Amino acid sequence: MKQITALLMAIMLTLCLLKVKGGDASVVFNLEGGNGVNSVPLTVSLAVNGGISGASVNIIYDYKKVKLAGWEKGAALNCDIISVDDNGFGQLRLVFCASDGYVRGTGELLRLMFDRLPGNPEASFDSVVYVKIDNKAVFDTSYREAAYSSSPGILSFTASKDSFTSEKYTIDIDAGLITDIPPMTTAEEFRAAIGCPVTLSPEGEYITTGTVVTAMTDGVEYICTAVVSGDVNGNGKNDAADYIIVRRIILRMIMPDDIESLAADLNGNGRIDAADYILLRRRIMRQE
Ligand SMILES: [Ca+2]
Ligand SMILES: [Ca+2]
Repeated sequence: MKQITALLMAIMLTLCLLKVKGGDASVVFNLEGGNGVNSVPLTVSLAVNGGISGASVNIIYDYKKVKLAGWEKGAALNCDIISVDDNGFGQLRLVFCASDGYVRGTGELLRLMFDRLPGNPEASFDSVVYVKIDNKAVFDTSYREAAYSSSPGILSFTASKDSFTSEKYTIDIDAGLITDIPPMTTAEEFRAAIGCPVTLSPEGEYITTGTVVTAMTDGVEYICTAVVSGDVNGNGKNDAADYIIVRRIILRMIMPDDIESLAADLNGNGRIDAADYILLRRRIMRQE
């Protein structure tokens, strides 16, 4: 029986200029076979957890063996295909985005139909389907840090840009707190250690216990209160005033509020006691 083969081509896929605003994104190309001698569907799927504000994908194919016959949009994603431009010489450019600006979800983005051109020898499906993605084709100068890996048909991205995170401090978005901030942390140092732009209220030389930090990333606003270790009186430093307050807290002469309690618990064990008092005294003595 004559072998019916669906494909005889090499499709080179090159992907570039994906703008990822935080989170991870991956694009999966899947070349299907076996649904006809002359026509080959290529599905392009996307998995995005951080939102892509807009993207273009360039695909290069062997125009001597196949041609683009048409395309249709997948339904699974929050995404619109803006255009599919084929120059007829093996270069195909896809542009897509979502109506609200951010592509989300996982699923099929679009399906491209390639037709085999007549006159090409038939070949087996297994040996001729060939998908290649060029790592070097991915670039985006707006990335603070981007890493990607590819295996045949899959390209994934990780971008740390614009996420409300910090390697230095502890950010608890649910509790609305940023803790583990050392005394005398300047606003400049603080901003450098946060993964996205923030506004500070009040805006002073130092971050203080009680500074309200507002971050906007991926269209979502986060508001957190800063807690500077040992800074109970809210001037950003560890000083004699803090020492007096901590002593009064331990002696139960005053009742601190939640934020003050966190600032006074220098060793972070959930209690305010002599150990915190000693730590604070040592810090103040070192500064003098
Ligand atoms: Ca203080
Ligand atoms: Ca403690």
